Amino acid sequence: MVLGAVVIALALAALMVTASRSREGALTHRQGMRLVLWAGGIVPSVVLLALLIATLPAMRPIRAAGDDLRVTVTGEQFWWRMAYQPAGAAAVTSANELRLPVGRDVVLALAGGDVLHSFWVPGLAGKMDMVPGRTNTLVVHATRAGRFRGQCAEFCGLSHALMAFDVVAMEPAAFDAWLAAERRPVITAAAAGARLFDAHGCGGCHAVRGTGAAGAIGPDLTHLGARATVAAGIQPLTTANLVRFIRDAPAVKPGARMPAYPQMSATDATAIARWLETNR
Ligand code: HEC
Ligand SMILES: [Cu+2]
Repeated sequence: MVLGAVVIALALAALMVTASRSREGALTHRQGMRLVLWAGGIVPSVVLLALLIATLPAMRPIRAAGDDLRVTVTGEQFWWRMAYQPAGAAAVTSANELRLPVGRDVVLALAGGDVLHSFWVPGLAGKMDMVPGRTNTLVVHATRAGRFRGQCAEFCGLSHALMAFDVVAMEPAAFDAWLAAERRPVITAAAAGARLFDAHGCGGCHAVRGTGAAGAIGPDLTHLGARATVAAGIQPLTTANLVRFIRDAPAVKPGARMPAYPQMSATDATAIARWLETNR
């Protein structure tokens, strides 16, 4: 495209130089008007129309079929709520990472939670707004396995730029195995980290299935350990990053709707982080 643009620009510059050097009256008014009509009107219209017709089939939206996997993605300040709804099975809740089976249509129901957000995964599809009170549908189809970057594309508040996520396209068998694992509750409900999670009141906002924590204000943390990032795609999932976020979320993410825990000891935070990480 750059080469094409340079060639056209150079050709126009050359044309301008020739025109300004040629003597006056080389073309009659009539000839000039005819040149403008053809070169400026008819030829571009025909070329653009032909290109439009040739690309119309590619612009047709993919239609959803009844048996496609549906995922409801809700935009929240400043994270993503995910609910997988496979045909004929119960929904599975997760957050901040979207997994898709390769080679299948997946229907994304994009909902707005609080303010306007926009769902944008450049490697998969165009942008689509998430509007509070309505659901927009986007059908995506991953053609190869891999990781794609997603980002909120509509200014939604202080940490708008820190509202990202990963899309992981997987082979269908691997996807089914992951979804089955995601469906299971945690088996570590008796761990020391689980008790501290409860004691600090984290369950008021977060759900961890298999424990008493059933809050729905923040992301579901049941299988946090299976995700690659913390806090909506902004940091790799490591114990250190988790500890920092748990002790002072607003410092990592200004405006985040999670309080800081200045009174929490590093030992407690580390125990909670280690426990969350082991829940894969
Ligand atoms: C008042 C509600 C609230 C409380 C209480 C709360 N959180 Fe959060 N938490 C949130 C919200 C909201 C987010 C999403 C922040 C964002 O990314 O913008 C979040 C995000 C997180 C994340 C990152 C999740 C992800 O998917 O990357 C972790 C981990 C976390 N919280 C752990 C905790 C722990 C541990 C406690 C208790 C010490 C706690 N939270 C208490 C609301 C809360
Ligand atoms: Cu945003």
